[in-house]
Parts: sequence; C-alpha cells; structure tokens
Amino acid sequence: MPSERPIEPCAEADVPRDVQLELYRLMLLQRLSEERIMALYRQGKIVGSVYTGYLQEAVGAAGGLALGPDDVVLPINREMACHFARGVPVDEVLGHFLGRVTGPTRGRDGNMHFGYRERGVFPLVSMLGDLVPVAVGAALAFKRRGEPRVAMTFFGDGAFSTGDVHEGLNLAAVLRVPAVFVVQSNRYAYSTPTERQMADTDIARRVEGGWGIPARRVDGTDALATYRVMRDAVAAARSGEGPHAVEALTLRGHGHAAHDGALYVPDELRAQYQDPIERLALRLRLDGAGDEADAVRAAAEAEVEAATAVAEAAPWPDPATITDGVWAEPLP
Ligand SMILES: Cc1ncc(C[n+]2csc(CCOP(=O)(O)OP(=O)(O)O)c2C)c(N)n1
Repeated sequence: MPSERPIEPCAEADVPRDVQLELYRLMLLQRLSEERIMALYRQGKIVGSVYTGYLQEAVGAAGGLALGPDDVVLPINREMACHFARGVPVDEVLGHFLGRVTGPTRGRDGNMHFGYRERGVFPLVSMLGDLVPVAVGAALAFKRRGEPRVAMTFFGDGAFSTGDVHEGLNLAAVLRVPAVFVVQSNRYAYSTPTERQMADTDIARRVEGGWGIPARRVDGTDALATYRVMRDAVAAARSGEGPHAVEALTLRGHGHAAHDGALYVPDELRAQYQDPIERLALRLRLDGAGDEADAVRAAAEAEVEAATAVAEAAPWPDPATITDGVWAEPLP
C-alpha cells in the first residue's frame, strides 16, 4: 500500500486541462488493465509471470503523451500506458496476455514482449538496457533522413548499470541524435536497493556529467510535472539539440513480478511515495474538474470491463500456425 498521509495534489502546472484528463485516462487504463491481468493470472488464465507499473503509471503516460504521432517509443514492462497513448486497444493487450489470436503476437507471447510497428511502438526485449542502442539507431535514422522525429525509450535504475546503456548514451551524445532517455528510478532492481547497486544514485547528474546529455530529475508520482519535463525534452530533441534524459523518481509499488511480495521494502520508504493517480485526481478536483475526472474514470472502468469480455471470448491460435511469423520467409 502507498502512503497513509493525506494525498498531496500534483503541483499546479502549465498543462492544458484536456491533456491533464488524458494523462488521467492513460494512467487509469494501465492501472485497471494491470489489476485485471493480475486477477486473471491468479485464476490461472495467464501463464508465466506478470509485471506491473503500479505507482509508476505517470511516467509512461507522460512520456507517451509527450510524443508526436510520427515519433517512436520503446517502452519496457512498467509503461503499459505508452501503448494506450499510441492508441493500442485495451482488448488487444488483454488478449495478448491471455495468449489469444487477437493479441499483437497472435498468441505467441503472454508478457510485455509486443510492439505495434504501424503505431511506432517497438517491442520490449528482456535483456536489460538493450533497447537503448536500438532507440539510438532509430533516432540516428531520423537524423540522417532529415525527419523531425524523436525516439523515446525507458529503462530502470538496474538497467542503468549495464554496459549497453552506457554505450548507447555515449553514441547518442556523440552523434547528437534526437532521442529521449527516461530512467525509471524506482528504488529497487529485483530486491536490490538502488544504493546497494551504485555508489552515486543521482542518475541524472551522472548522465549529464558523464555524457553531456541534458538530464532533468522529476517527481515521477506527479503526472503534470513529469509531463512538462517530458514535453520539454521531446521538443528540445526534435529541434536539433541532441539527446535529452529524464530521471523519474518513483517507487516500484509491487514486487518485481507477481511472485514477489516485496516484503523487503520498508514501510518508511513506502510512506514517502503517493499514488500518482490519486494525486492527479485531487488536482483536477481542486481545479473544478472533479466531474470530468469522475467521467473519465467511469469510462476507463467500462472500457477495461468490456475489453476483458472481448479478450476472454477471443479464439486461441491454431497450432498449425505455430511457425507463422517466426521466419522472414516460410520454409518450403
Ligand atoms: C542483461 C540482463 N541482466 C539481468 C537480467 C535479469 N533481470 C531482469 S529484471 C532485473 C532487475 C531490473 O531492475 P530495474 O532495471 O531497476 O527495473 P525495475 O524492475 O525496477 O523496473 C534483472 C536483474 C536481465 N533481464 N537482463
């Protein structure tokens, strides 16, 4: 459970009301979809394991929303809201987890390893940090073609300790590509606290000092503040100022995955982090948009409910198609 303290609203910010409501909607879609996925997992309907972005929803929502329609995004497993920001239907995501043919991998995976090429969403690979060089490659292509497009990717504090991240950041800085790197500093990598896996936990300062990439730290539980920082980073990258980075300070609200009760997270630490969805809801209410926020919540609940029914009714893949999509050319 997050903090028992009275909810602190998001700080007032220069973010249009419709964008605030869209941030709220995207965070809710992630929260409600993941709650549903956890329930289906516990019912034995989803195999493997389940990872959530509980308490981190603002980061993926803000990043996804800060991008333009021609940009590309490379989310990992804590940023489901990014997919929704790109218009991915909820029933397809749920169908994917349930292994149904209607999901983006047509039943070949039941985890976050999926993308939507036509929507500019690159699929997750599980090797920590490996999406960073891929994002740099995409951004380099945009730069070489003279296209005003941006690539954004996400990684955790644990991934920040891998070599690929550093090679990717170095290349991005040298080539001044239009990329935005978002670090989800959520205090833990599995059960290892950040301060036990790196001597200097100020990742933004290290990115800026080490590679000369402008980097901003932001409270990742404040969706409006996070959105503003993302929006500025995307605009700067797009206008030819080279790569930018954002370090979002959050707490991984659940365990690493469904099997992990996160009993190693002390209550005092949990008390420092509030629910980003409740923080934005309170800001909207204080600003006189409580009814609109309630309507957004009701619509999101109805959407996830309906999407669950669609996904559970969807067919399984035909075993005869098992090799479809595995090779570029079908074998004779
Ligand atoms: C290169 C590599 N090493 C180890 C792992 C195993 N592994 C998966 S997730 C994880 C911890 C990730 O921590 P972090 O990057 O902070 O992300 P979080 O899970 O906290 O969101 C580890 C060590 C991996 N997937 N890839």
